[in-house]
Amino acid sequence: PTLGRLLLTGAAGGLGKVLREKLQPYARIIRLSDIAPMAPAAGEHEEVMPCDLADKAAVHALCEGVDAIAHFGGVSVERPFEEILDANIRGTFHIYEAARLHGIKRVVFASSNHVIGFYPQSETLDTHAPRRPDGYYGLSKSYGEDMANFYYDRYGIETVSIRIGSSFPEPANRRMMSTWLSFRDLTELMRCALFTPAVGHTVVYGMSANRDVWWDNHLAAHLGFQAQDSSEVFRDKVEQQPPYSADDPAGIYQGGAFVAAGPFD
Ligand code: NAI
Ligand code: 15L
Repeated sequence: PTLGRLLLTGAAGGLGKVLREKLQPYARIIRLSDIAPMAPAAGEHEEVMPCDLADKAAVHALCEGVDAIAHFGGVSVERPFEEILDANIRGTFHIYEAARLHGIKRVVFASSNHVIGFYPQSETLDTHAPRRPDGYYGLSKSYGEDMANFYYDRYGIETVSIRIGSSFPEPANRRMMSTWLSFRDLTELMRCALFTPAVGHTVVYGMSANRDVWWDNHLAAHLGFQAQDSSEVFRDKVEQQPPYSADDPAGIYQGGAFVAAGPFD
């Protein structure tokens, strides 16, 4: 299946740049948006529309003529609350309001493992486990998931919230041996999230088929997502790094160092 026009927010970011290329087969036109500079449109299949997610009217205009939204824009690390409030909390609200007003029926929301970051790495969680956000950033993603629930219950707008683990070219440290999501697996998960019918609001952990994982996706089985990659191929390289000390949050909590970020004043 192919969409008419797909909006990708966060298009200038690490994952946005990857998805700009990888999602091309899935939409006739990809509308790319960010507050940061983006490469110009590469052809008729791309539209570049800068926008601050905190600006409600601008987000409304951004969503005109759009068939589905991949919402990857926002602050992607722990920051002072006010920054998170504008980009992530207001920003996601603006995306859903625009979806409602323009009749857009499918959102893929880039949620994060930091909604459950305060669980110890010794626990295995499914997607119904109560959330334990590990900071303002995790709280904003948790609120985004609540917003997705609400907009489905109230307006029938469907969302797949992907609790992305660590999506980078390679796992950068020992924690990411468990949380890593390859770009290939991210792309396949996006395909499942965009095209599986009747998802309601489905939450799924975004991880590759790593050896030691903390997350269980059986409640998202209807997406049909099958990971192809595994962090195992990087084990020798990553294990050249020293083991974490016994009190290092990176080796204790699912959210790793995020649990100890801040306070900011
Ligand atoms: P990133 O920080 O590279 O990209 C985020 C983009 O959002 C940036 O280009 C930034 O300019 C843009 N942005 C920030 N504030 C904005 C605003 N007010 N208006 C418009 N655009 C704004 O992050 P990355 O790694 O590409 O992540 C993409 C999404 O996936 C984010 O929502 C992040 O929270 C989420 N995520 C990523 C993970 C990863 O491992 N890369 C893990 C978990 C979640
Ligand atoms: C995230 O949510 C961040 O956006 C990303 O930069 C990584 O820090 C990732 O989580 C992680 O937990 O490794």
